[in-house]
Amino acid sequence: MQSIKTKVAIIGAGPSGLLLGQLLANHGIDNVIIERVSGDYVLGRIRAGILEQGLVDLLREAGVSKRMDEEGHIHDGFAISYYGKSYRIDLNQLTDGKSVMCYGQTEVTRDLMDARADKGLSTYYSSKNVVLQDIETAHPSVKFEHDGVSYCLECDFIAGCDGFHGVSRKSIPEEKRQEFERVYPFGWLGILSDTPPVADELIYCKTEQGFALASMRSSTRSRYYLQVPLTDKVEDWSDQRFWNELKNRLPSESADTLVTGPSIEKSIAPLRSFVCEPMQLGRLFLVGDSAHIVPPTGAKGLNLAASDVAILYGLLRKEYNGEEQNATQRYSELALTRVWQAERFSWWMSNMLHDFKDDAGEANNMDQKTFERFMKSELDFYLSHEEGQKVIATQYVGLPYPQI
Ligand code: RFL
Ligand code: PHB
Repeated sequence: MQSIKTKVAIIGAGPSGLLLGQLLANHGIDNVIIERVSGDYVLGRIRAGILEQGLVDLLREAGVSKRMDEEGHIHDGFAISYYGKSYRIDLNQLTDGKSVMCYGQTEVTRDLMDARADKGLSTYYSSKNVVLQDIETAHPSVKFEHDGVSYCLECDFIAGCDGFHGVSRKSIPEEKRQEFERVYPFGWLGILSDTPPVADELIYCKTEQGFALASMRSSTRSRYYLQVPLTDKVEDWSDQRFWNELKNRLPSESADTLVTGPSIEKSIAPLRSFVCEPMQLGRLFLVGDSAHIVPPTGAKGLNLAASDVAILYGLLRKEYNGEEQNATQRYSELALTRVWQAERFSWWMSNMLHDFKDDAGEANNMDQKTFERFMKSELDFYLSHEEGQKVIATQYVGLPYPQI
């Protein structure tokens, strides 16, 4: 067994782990990342596309924003199409000048990976049998195998940035954590295609046939999603079937101008709301998807991971520079307030915009048609009043990060 040492052991090289590693390294806080899969595999996962100002600022602070600032697109608004009638949420006007950045998670991850390589920081990709040890002591460590060699990484702290299916959360004994969960009765089928986006801004569509989202990665690459039953398989959806159904769900003026083409990625993602409390035990901190999942309807998952990173990074700095002893003990409490706000917003948007068939009424102790009417009038109210639109816009651009 080879022994290595660092200050912060980071589990997972997704955006949470890479961003935390970069920010800490910039301040001389040594860290090592252990990742289960290869770097190429991480980059092959097509996920988020919308970055809040908080994340944009954090990427700038980390010194990895050059390409985002050149190639990303600022979006000052988005549309909600509601049974064919479109409302524009003018983010800029409704939030005193705020906006969001359209720049893919894949590109954020690539920029962070490149910056990490440039700094020569260690990342153990394709690691196996990762085990967290002694997290409730002053000397935690991580055991893992890499390239046939067994390692023991001794550290001061462990940041569990290993997503929903990782080992970190499960390393907290069941009796010391509480989990909150809502699994939705449908998934999102997403495709990526090298076709110009159907509109300059995103369109979230609520229709009789279910939800659809028109999004993008650039002026030549589109990302579209359809709500589908959980029983559907990717193989059930030829490109032609996808485009036909998307046209059915887009507002007619967009359907008429939609440019179709071969998909370059197609996948189905289940939808879930999930929170683990607390987000820390001893010297282990859960960051991003390892602690919480939101349905993608509010574009909050990656952004929430970023606010966790900002909080933990701020507290670790305070602790390492001697400004505040045990500052990190405040992590979970500070992070959870913002987490629950984003959970609530994503759940609310999901409720209003999807077709729940028989599920939601039952879950809310009412028959389905009553639930549908409530949701319809909820959306109606928010879209047709400026105050309502402000409530949506304020949350979509992202609530402020807590003061540390
Ligand atoms: P990740 O990205 O899952 O990375 C975790 C990493 O940990 C590794 N890992 C392990 N490493 C070592 N040992 C183990 N035992 C390990 N087990 C796992 C994994 O291989 C992986 O590399 O978590 P992270 O970094 O917290 O980042 C979270 C975001 O990826 C996620 O919240 C967003 O993608 C969610 N999301 C969106 N968020 C937004 O803010 N805006 C959006 O527009 C948005 N759209 C989306 C989304 C997620 C989607 N899917 C597929 C779930 C759209 C979709 C379709
Ligand atoms: C995306 O472009 O992948 C995307 C955008 C907004 C969302 C979800 C996903 O709400």
